[in-house]
Amino acid sequence: MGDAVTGSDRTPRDQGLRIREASELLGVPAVTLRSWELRYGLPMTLRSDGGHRRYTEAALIQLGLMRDEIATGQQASDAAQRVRVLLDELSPARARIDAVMAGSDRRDSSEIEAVLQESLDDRGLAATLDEVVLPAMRQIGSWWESGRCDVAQEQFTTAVVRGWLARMTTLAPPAASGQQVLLATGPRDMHTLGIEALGAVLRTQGTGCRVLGARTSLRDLAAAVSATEPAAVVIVSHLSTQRRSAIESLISVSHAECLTFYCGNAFLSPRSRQQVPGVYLGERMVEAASLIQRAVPLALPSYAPEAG
Ligand code: B12
Repeated sequence: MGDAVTGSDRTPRDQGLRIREASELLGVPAVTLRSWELRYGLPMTLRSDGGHRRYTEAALIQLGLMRDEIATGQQASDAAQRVRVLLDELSPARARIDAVMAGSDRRDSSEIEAVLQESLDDRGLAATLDEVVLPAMRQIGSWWESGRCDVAQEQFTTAVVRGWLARMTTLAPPAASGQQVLLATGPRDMHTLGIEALGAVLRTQGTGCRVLGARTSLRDLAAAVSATEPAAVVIVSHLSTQRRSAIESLISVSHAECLTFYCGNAFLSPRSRQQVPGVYLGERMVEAASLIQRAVPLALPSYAPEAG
């Protein structure tokens, strides 16, 4: 790896490196760095005032991991998935993620719930989801792929997490106003955990919402929109192969008088978000919930951010 980034043309460290500097430091062509960002959203770079990419320390770490994963012979898309799991390894919440995984290994739902409760008391619901629950689910996916766990363990862990989210939602106070946010998956997507998680966050923060189930058809979506006249509709899709159908869901509600939002792995790369109607919610529950609440202010007259 070259260390040719020297001399007076170097960008000050706190502003991040330029793409040429990052490329030289990592030994990865600039065109490849651009393509990783466009295709896999990895990393989301900062932009200078002139619109040029700037690579922070954290971005360089992600890119170094990506380069090393690809060097092991993986396809770039698989390497990008793996990098997300590796980044979770560096998380300050690692001990809690490990405790959830240990509970999953022992098939002990109370052990998992105790860890989630501790994190909830300490960090609040949205942060617990971003820092512990979603990384643990990614880890389960990675364990399953590598044969470290079987499908029964994956299903057990998913069921415990979904049960816990359902309880959070049921115990939430009544909504602060009659306005609803509708949360749905794409018509061919069975991954409901993302909408259940966001639904729990919105409900505990006082926003009324309805979570439609897996594989929400265009027909069910239209029926729910006409029955509830929501202030906003959120479509989450995990499967990149089914992105088109998720976009059709968004298009189908675009005539209604409501805001549209979308997110999920199918929309992770900036390229996949081109010409999609609606606002992209990003990767984290904390920001997604606050984006919705800022856009739908009437739904939350008494909103106060969670602790943590
Ligand atoms: C649990 C699970 C299932 C469960 C879902 C149960 C349920 N009710 O949700 C079941 C068993 C049904 C399932 C089925 C399948 N699954 Co699955 N599944 C998973 C697993 C292990 C966890 C999913 C999850 O909830 N993750 C937590 C999410 C929220 O985190 P994330 O995916 O990293 O999401 C990030 C962003 O996209 C974004 N995000 C995602 N959702 C949301 C939502 C909101 C509101 C916000 C703000 C952000 C956000 O934030 C995250 C942080 O970066 C993942 C592994 C993984 N890496 O996640 C695979 C995974 C999603 N599944 C996958 C696949 C391929 C399948 C199957 C096709 C398997 C098969 N051969 O049958 C089927 C598809 C069925 C269908 N038609 O949908 C792939 C998807 C690959 C892809 N991108 O296309 C994954 C990634 C596993 C893998 N590495 O191959 N699955």
